[in-house]
Amino acid sequence: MVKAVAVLESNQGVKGTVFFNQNGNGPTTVRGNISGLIPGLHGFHVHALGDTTNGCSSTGPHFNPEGKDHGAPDDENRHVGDLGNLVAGDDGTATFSIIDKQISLVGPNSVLGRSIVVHADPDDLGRGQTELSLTTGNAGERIACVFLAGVIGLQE
Ligand SMILES: [Cu+2]
Ligand SMILES: [Zn+2]
Repeated sequence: MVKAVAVLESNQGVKGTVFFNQNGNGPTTVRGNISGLIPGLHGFHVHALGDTTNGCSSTGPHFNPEGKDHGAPDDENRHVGDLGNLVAGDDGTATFSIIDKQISLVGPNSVLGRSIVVHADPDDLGRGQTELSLTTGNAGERIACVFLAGVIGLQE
């Protein structure tokens, strides 16, 4: 089991914790909770660069090692970093447990050393019929981001 964790805290009041777990080369579980959100959907991605020197804008585009289009988590044609949407309830908190087949903590699809980004708007999952839809999902402003440092705990 390989594990990683990231603690989010943005100057827009968004905060939370995201845990990653992976057994061997199997799917990766991404779970946690993030508070301080406007109720509703928020695009949730791994961006390519682990660079937050200029806030979330320096985290680069969606992590996309295979040069594919932006898509939904269940699409074959998607960026590796496309985790879809978080759903924040009336209290502004999103609690999630995502099992993803493309994100990894090892090998070429490893998200370690990259960044996790939460957006202001819903991700249209590539269905928006615009050029931007196939690169960003039209998810709007980057309201919180965090560098995913590395592996924690015991590796078996
Ligand atoms: Cu994003
Ligand atoms: Zn994408």
